[in-house]
Amino acid sequence: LDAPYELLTPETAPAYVRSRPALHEHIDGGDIRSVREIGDGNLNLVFILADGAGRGLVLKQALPYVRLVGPSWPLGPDRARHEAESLRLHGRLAPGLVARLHDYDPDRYVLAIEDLSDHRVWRTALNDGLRHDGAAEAMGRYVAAVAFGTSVLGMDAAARAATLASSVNPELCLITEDLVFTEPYVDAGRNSVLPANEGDAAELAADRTMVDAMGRAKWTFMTRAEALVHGDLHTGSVMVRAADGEQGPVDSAKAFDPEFAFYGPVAFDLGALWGNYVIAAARATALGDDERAAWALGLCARTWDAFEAEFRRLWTDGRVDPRMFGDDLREHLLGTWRSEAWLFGAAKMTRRIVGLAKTTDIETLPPELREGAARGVLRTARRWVREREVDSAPRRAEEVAGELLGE
Ligand code: SR1
Ligand code: MG
Repeated sequence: LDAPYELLTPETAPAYVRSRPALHEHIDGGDIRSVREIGDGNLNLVFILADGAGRGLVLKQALPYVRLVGPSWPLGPDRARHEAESLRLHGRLAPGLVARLHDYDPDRYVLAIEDLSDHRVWRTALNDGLRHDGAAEAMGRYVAAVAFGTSVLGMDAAARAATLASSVNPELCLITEDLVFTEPYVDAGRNSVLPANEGDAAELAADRTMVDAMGRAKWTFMTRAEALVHGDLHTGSVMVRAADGEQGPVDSAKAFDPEFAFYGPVAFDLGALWGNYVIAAARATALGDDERAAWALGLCARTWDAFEAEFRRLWTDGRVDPRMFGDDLREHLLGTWRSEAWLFGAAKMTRRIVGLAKTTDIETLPPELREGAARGVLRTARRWVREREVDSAPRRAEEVAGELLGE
């Protein structure tokens, strides 16, 4: 494809590094020993480079189309700027919880990011049956720092308005609006399920309560500019590193890949995490590991509790304008977000079963196990949109999911 800017290749990546002075303190461009393309996401090129001293660097370049589909689905590369700007801002607000950006090249839409090859992508670690305790809490703190620090609570009005203006991200938001909120219920020709799950998908689309709830969720997503949210905070957007060995308590957990960042509802990021914890639990249930499924579901409350505690701490430490933003507002926000986490969680888990972009948690199961796992996730989503009205305690969300995944 003819891109309007030069695309990186393994052969050209070293010269690219040499051409970027900001990278010279991170890697020796004259002594690059290896370059590998490691992109496994849906949109971009990703290279990892190492020099003779063992130092590494990641180069990520936006392709002018959706990689998952190919050049027939063009996509503007401005998402790279959104990713760079949100990595910088989120990194300042949540130090240590966000992948570090070394450089951004606006002419070729290339980000240079710290090498995290001593970490693992959390989703693949989950798929391998590993536990990284503390990662769910770290992501709760990250969401809280962003919720507070990019909203009117933590930013003065003029700075927030300017940040909001430069964060308008219509192309990527449209992908979410279509793939997450609409297409699981109104097939645009991009959905797919196993033949054995076709009845489940049809029941889902015919479930008026679910469709109405997703209509509300979509409205909230499109209209509620609360904070500069990550926008795609699934377990594949988190890197984790165990302090000792391949699993156990983490000494590092970092969000990355915020190209979908925009001013939106805080609970969208919480729901993304919750929905993907349910998917991880569905995999464990399918593999007959109920204890692990319970552990995975328990991540919902771990993330929520850490989020709430950090948000309360930031609130107390100092909001920009406490004159009208009192404790009543704080409790209202927390109650709203807690309930909306169920709603967005339901949306996020459903789209990964029925819609275009699926997850390896489910897709790498043998087909005879995928059927039940997919059904359990869809049933959980449909129950979540109902049960959140009754009692929105995060532990209830876990219980409801546990009952339905095990059926
Ligand atoms: C067409 S892009 C499909 C999905 O990949 C990203 O991870 C987002 O979740 C998006 O919806
Ligand atoms: Mg991504």
